[in-house]
Amino acid sequence: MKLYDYFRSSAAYRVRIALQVKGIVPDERTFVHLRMGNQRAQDYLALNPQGLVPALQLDDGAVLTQSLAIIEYLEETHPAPPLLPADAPGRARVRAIALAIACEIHPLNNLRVLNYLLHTLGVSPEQKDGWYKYWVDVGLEALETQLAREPSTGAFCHGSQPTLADVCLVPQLANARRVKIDLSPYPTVTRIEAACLALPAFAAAAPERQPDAE
Ligand SMILES: N[C@@H](CCC(=O)N[C@@H](CS)C(=O)NCC(=O)O)C(=O)O
Repeated sequence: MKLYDYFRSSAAYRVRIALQVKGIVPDERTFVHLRMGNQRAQDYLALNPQGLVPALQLDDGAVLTQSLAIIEYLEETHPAPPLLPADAPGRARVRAIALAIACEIHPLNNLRVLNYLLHTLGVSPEQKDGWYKYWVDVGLEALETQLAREPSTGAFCHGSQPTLADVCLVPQLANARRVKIDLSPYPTVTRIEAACLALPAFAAAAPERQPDAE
């Protein structure tokens, strides 16, 4: 297995957490420097025409893309410990939280979107930061309400074990902290984040612990 990774990529961070939880060590890791634009290099586009990290290349050469699809693949091939609950409603809830982050928050503050705002639409750096904060707050407000009121929330987003929902939550919060978004309005979200970061698997996957960290 070969992981295409970048320390600061929150989507790659999700996959790193899932690998750590399941005790899977990729045979090889290639670091795709996003700030230098290496995701748009021909050799990387040949692997993943989306020009996004992460990607996971399997031993037979097949390339998996999209972090949630990669994690579902890991879940199916290495079921223990599980990242999805045993019951169908539980799985739907966990996937809904994961998608609320991966589809509703993350794409709006991705590097290429921010670059388009800055360099094509000509917004100011302050407006770009305002856009980032606005969409993070919209997403986290809803998540905070959901997590605070639903009885299925436990020490983690769903019950007493980390799931795919936590795998998505922690990297998104790392991004928010990096751009200094005030997370004090989200006490349930940050309580769960702290519980996750106390686990070795989450800690080992953190951006600052990666070999390409700057
Ligand atoms: N939905 C994709 C998102 C992947 C993604 O957006 N990756 C970012 C880093 S977190 C990226 O490669 N950005 C490059 C760019 O914006 O040019 C996934 O979950 O894998």
